[in-house]
Amino acid sequence: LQYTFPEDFWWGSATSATQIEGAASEDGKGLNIWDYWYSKEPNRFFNGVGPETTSDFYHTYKEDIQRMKDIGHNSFRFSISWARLIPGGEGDVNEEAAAFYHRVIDELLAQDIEPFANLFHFDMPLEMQEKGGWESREVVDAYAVFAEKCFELFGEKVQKWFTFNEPIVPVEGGYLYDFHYPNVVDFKRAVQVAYHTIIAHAKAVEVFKKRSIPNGKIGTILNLTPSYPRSQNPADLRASRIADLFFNRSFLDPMVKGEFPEELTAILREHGQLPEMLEGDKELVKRNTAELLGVNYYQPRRVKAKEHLPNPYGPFMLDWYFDLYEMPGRKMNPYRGWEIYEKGVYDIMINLRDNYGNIESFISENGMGVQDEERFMENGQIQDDYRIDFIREHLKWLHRAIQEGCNAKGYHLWSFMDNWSWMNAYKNRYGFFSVNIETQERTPKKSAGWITEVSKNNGF
Ligand code: BGP
Repeated sequence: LQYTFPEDFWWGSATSATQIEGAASEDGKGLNIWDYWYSKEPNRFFNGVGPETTSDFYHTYKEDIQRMKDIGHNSFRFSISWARLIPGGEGDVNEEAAAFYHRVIDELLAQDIEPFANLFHFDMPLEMQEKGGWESREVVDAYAVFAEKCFELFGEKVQKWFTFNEPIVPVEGGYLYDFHYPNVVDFKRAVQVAYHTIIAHAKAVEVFKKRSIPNGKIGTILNLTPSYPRSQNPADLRASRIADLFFNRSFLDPMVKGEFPEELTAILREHGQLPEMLEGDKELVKRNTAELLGVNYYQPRRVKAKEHLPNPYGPFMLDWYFDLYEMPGRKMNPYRGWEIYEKGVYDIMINLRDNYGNIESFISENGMGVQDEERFMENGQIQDDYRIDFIREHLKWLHRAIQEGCNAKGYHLWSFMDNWSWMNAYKNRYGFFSVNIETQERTPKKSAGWITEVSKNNGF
């Protein structure tokens, strides 16, 4: 073996409730913003397929967990749907929902697969959104109660917990760029949402620590997009640094270091965009940092200095400070259109090692979305050699980071099986298993065979 990973390396994959469970109106589940939005505006989305059925994991979890075992998983991330567990977001636990998550967790444990439980993956209960969503402090408190319920119900079985998946995405999608409900475009409100998410994280961590779950660890999952300047000239460097502040350090610093980056605070203050803060918040954030960090990495951000000055009378927006550009010669995923830059994994890990106390971390998502993947079907199997290359090249850089002292503990692919996605349903396929959405039949792709060997050998 040329690349051997540390003992007990976490091999697995990631999913989220809304994207795989289906059964969106079964057994007393409440509505979340996705159920609601799809029913209201089906034409807005690719082929109008909503989250009603998705990959039917609610009913197929047992066989799916067997498949995880078959391909060598020793860990698996899922999320607990707030609207399923506590319909409406506040009040009594839905016993059927609790029983479902117990069954999933028990099955994972029976197969020796460590459950990684995430508490929020873009799926705000509708009633909580109607109260203002993350703009409302009341919703932050309701989330902390939900988190506590989850620790109480499942804490004896689950040791690894995550407060959020990609908390910046609801900010960008819901409050800046109009690709998530509630479709607000307002920088100041976006800042409030981001701020409250950080407070919610800190409150959940605080509650978690009070319970002291044996061997329990709580962390969060961030999508980190390393920022690369076009050149070393000062204007490009500054633009890149500010993009990094907005997109990465905005959450990384408070959630991992317990501090808000001063330069970012100064920019917000200068433009009158600071959020409302309560007394004691700073200390709350300071004492409740993540103990474990999941890194979702898909693509880098290529940044250059602004070419045209923004309209100073227009509303303040992120892009007052930088432009993005397409780097000539970059490698692209031809089947979906995102840049592929494997070394990004290494750069992220080195940054965590040097600037974030070498926090225990892992790649919690990385993956290659492919449109019309059936075209690669041969002899009844999708021959996804491109995905094997993709994973292998990222793993090589992760391996190198570990060799150089980074505290990286695992690699999870997005995703275990093809799943439903927020804006484009089943257009981009990501799984080790393909899913026939008419019959719900699962078929291992070529990459499933490859990862089985890699996980078994703990390397390649
Ligand atoms: C991440 C999300 C996932 C997943 C993935 C793929 O940002 O955490 O939920 O969907 O991206 O992106 P997409 O589904 O848009 O192709």
